[in-house]
Amino acid sequence: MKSPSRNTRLNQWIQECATLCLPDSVYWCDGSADEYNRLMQQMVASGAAIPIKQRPNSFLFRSDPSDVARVEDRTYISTASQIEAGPTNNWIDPAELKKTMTGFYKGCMRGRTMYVIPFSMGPVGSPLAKIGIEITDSPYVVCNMHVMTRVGTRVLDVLGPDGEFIPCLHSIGAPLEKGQKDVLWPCAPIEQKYISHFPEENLIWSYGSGYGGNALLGKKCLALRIASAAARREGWMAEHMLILRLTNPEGRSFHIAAAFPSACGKTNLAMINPTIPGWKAECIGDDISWMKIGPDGRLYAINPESGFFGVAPGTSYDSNPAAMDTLKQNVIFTNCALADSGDIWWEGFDGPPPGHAIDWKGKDWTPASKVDAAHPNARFTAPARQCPVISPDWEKLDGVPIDIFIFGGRRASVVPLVHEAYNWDHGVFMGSTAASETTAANIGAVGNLRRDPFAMKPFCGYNMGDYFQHWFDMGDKLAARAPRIFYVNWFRKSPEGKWLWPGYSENSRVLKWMCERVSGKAEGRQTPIGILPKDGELDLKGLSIPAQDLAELMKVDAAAWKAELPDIDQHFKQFGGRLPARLGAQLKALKERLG
Ligand code: SAT
Ligand code: MN
Repeated sequence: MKSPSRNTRLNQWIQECATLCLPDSVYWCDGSADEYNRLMQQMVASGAAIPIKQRPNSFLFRSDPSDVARVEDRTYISTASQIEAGPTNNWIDPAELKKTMTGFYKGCMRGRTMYVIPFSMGPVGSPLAKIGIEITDSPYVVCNMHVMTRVGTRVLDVLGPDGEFIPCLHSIGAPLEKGQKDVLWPCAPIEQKYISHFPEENLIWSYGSGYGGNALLGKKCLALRIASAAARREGWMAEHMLILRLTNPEGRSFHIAAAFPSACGKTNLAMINPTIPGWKAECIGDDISWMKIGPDGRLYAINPESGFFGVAPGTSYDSNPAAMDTLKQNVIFTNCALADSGDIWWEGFDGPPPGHAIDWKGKDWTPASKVDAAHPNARFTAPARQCPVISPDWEKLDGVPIDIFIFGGRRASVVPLVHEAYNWDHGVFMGSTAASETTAANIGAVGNLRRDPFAMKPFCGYNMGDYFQHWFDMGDKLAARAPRIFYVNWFRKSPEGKWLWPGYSENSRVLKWMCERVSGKAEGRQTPIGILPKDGELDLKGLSIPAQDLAELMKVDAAAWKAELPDIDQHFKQFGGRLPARLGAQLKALKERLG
């Protein structure tokens, strides 16, 4: 197919990749509904996609059981010197990595079509938007990119003959020999998977996986890893944050950006349905926030994505009604179960489980089965515009002004329900020391506590010590207009292992307290770790939480915090000379406050 673009650099790169990967044909995506439908029908015909009868234009895919999540162990930040990638990233020398991967890419698309996907992260034409071009041999990736990003010819129009783009080369790494029958989910074995980033030349090479963040290269690879490195160079921020707008009964709006690790409830919080009377919430984004200082000196955020790639298990009308309503049509489901009723199903779905279903591996499943019907990292891919609580301003070209940052994670103990930083430096300290129990969003052990600074450990495209410094630099520029910083933990448990806080919609009570802090209506109480709600300040009307549970939720246990200090010290030490001195000062101050 002839190139529809006049961009010389782009056409040259496509030519090079085609010569290397040797696809049967090259196809330029136009982003149309027609194109989406055609590819879906092809995949239905091959058996890779299963139409979901009860949800119009919706399809279920089952991945290879080895290809179910991001592969952090096989994700690389390949900078000229290792120190630039820093201690939290895997690193291989760029020349060596390119040599290895070029070996894999040679002929890797034989028997397949090479799709060229022009996409925009951010509304086309936004001053914050960036253009990427993904090459892939997976039609599943093309359809997902249609939902998650803005794809098509209008992107090529903006790119023009000499515009800048970020090249994203992806292959599932499963060439087809003549006459060889394809499998339903082709991919390469784990030791051949590489998710590689070359931030110094704005380049992404991904090989061997067809799943989520490994393959939809606009998301984690471009919008976080490559963008975070560019943001530091250019003086803006690319963060792993949801964005929401909360409006109080008096009509004042607050914009909140919140960073939690994958599968810790960002999508639920982004679509929260407040239980407190008179408060209204609107969703702007559920995963990524790009932020830039505006002419008035405040920080403005856009959601660079156009869809939700959310964790399915646990999503229900109980936990997230807006998400459920988003999933009524035009959805791609991956690794969910298929009930005999013809609808999808997963653990935590509303109502009783189906008497019989086909599980994510394609096997018979009944409630008596010992295994989960849906994979714990099963996902839905759904257009953001279908969300009933999407903000009318979600595609505002200049973004929305952020008032509040929230950090958090899953912690069964130690960390209280909510606390506020004393100032920006203290907030950066909170973000830099954030810790959370690991989830199924990555291949690896689940439930282990790890430091995940700013929920960016898997997504920071450069030395994280420098990333901390970038946060200080941004704070210095924002000065009095900087957002206030809070830390939450919805996941605290009693010593018997019972959740102490109801979570979900009830989290609106915590958000309300934050807004009242920002507008000077809540006094708070000073503790060694930060500012907590004063007795009676958290609106608990209509909730019946035993006093003992509430006390536990709000407890600042100095001994338990002191016991964390050596680990924070160790965590900081790994950054050596790249650790900003201001973080050392914060650690010292915390030590002193704890006595
Ligand atoms: O698979 S993704 O990386 O896109 C999902 C996530 O981990 O947040
Ligand atoms: Mn995420």
